[in-house]
Amino acid sequence: MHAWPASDVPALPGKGRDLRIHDTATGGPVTVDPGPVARIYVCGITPYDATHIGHAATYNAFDLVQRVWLDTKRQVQYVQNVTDIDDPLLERAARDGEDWTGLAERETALFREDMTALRMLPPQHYIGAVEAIPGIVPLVERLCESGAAYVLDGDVYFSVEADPHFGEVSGLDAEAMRLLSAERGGDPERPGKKNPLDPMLWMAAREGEPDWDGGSLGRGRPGWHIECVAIALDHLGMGFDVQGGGSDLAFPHHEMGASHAQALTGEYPFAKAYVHAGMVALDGAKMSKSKGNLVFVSTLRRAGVDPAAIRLSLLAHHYRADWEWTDQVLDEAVARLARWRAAVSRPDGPAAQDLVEEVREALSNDLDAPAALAAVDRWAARQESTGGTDEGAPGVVSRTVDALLGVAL
Ligand code: 5CA
Ligand code: ZN
Repeated sequence: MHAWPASDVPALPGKGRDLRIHDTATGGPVTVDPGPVARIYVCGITPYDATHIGHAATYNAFDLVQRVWLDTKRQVQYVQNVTDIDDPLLERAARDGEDWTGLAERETALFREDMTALRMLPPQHYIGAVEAIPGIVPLVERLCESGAAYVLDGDVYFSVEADPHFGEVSGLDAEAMRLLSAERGGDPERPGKKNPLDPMLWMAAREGEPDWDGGSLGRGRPGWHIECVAIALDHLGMGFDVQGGGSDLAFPHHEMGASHAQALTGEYPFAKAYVHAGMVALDGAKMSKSKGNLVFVSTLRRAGVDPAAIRLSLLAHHYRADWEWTDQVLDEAVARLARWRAAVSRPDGPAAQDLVEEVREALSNDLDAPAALAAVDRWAARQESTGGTDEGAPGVVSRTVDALLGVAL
C-alpha cells in the first residue's frame, strides 16, 4: 500500500539527545540506543471507521519517537500495518450493506489524509493484512511443523507454552490475561484448546466470509497477531527498537506477537522496547469505534479547526496518561497556537538556544511533550512582554517546533 506524503523535518543547531522511554515489559525507563538506523513498528488502524482523537494521540506519540531519533541524525525505518481484514470490518460492512473492501479502502484513504494534515511522518512500509497473506502462510506452516501450533476443527492455534518468555510483555497474571483475551478478540471459552489463552493463527474459511489460499493450512484468513509479526519480521527483523501502540494492545496483541516471533525464530526479544500510549476518553469512557463515543479528526478539520491546533491538543497531554477530550482542550490549543504564531511572526526576539535544549531534554525524557510546550510558552511570553534583539530567534523557534513537535507555525 502507499503511505502518505512526508513533511520536511528541518535540521536543528547543536546535538540531539538519546531517547529514554518507558518500556511496558520491564516496567521502567530504558535508554533506546539504536544503531545508525532506528527500527520501529507501530500497529496501524482497523479501517472500519474514521480516525478519532484517540488514534491520533497514539500516532502522535510514535511520531515524537521518530523526531527525537531524526534529531540525533539517525535514519528511521518505520513500518505500519493496516488490518484490512478482520471481524470488526466484516461486521461493519454487513451492518451497512457495504462491500468490506470498499469500506477499508475509503477509511484508509481518510486516515492518510488525517495523518498528512497532522504532519505525522509516514512509514517507509505501509502494509495491509491482505497483501501480507502470502508471507503469513509459511510462518503459520512453520509453527505447525515445530509443534508450536495445532489444529482445532480446521482452525490453527498458537500454543502459548511454545515461548518460554510468554507473559513478559504485559506482566499480567493468568486470570487478568483470560479476562482481557475474552474482551479483545480472543476465545478463551472455546472447548478443545490446549490453553484457553491460545490465539488463532489461521481461521478456516467461513461461509459468506472472504478467504484466501493457505497452502497446507487450507483456505481461510489470518489471525490478528501473526499479521503484525509477519510484516515486522519481513521489514525490520528480530530485535527491532520499538514496538508501539495504545495501552489496549499490550495484551493480548503485543504479548502474543512477541511469543509468535520468538517461537518462530528461537531468538529473543522480538522488540527491545514495548511502548504504549494512554487511552483518550470522551464523556467518561474510552473513545472506541465499538462504543461510538468518538471525535473524528476529519470532522474537526471539516469544521475548520486548524490541524496544528488538533496536534497541540494531543501534545498537551503526556503520551502515557489516560485523558479526556473536551472542548476546553481544543480551545486552549487554539489559543496557544495563536500566541506562538504571533511570537514567531516578529523578525527578532529573545535568544532561542536554551529553548532548543529544553525541548530536546523534555522529549528525550520519556516524550514529555507537556514540558516541551511549557518551554515554548515561556519563550512566547518573554517575546510578548519584553521582546528581544536576537535576529534569528523566531526562526529557530519555528524550526524547533516543526522538527521536534510536528507543528508548523
Ligand atoms: N489494527 C489494530 C492494530 S494491529 C488496531 O488496534 N486498530 S485500531 O484501529 O483499533 O487502533 C489503532 C491504534 O489506536 C492502536 O494502537 C490502538 O491502541 C489505538 N487506540 C484505539 N483507541 C484509542 C483511544 N481511545 N485512545 C488512544 N489510542 C487508541
Ligand atoms: Zn498490530
